[in-house]
Amino acid sequence: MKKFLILNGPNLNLLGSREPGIYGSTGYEALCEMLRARAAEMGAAADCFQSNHEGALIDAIHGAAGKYDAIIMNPGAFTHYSYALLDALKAVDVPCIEVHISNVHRREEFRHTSVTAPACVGQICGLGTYGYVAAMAYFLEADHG
Ligand code: CA2
Repeated sequence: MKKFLILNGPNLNLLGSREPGIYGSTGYEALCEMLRARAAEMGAAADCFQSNHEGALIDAIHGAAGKYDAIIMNPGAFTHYSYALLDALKAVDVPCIEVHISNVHRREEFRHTSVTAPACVGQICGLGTYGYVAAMAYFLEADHG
């Protein structure tokens, strides 16, 4: 059975509480429940971890080696400047897809750059929380690791 580690970065614990027009009305815990259920429906398993701290996310990426088949990560604002997360993703042999709930390309200029995406298989943005489900489905396709 494939195991996914779903990582969420800073402020994503606030999902559902503010800015529903951008991030939707689903709360973080409800998102995790939905992702665990969708993973189970697809014959897989998903663990969720959220932190507002860069080092905790780095530790989680390191800890994924040998334990998870893939990482699905929304690095939050760290996306736009964290070379430490980029290095952590490059350091482990676990494929990652980067997910953004909003369409970052329709927003402020600084959100158009991802320093972490080059260490990822690909990036999904603008599909709301379905982006995390799409990432799991991709990894579960026979040829996609
Ligand atoms: O669209 C995304 O998923 C983002 O990764 C979300 C980050 C943002 O910095 C990225 O540019 C794009 C911010 C998440 C903030 O989440 C909140 C949710 C509810 C209320 C306040 C913040």
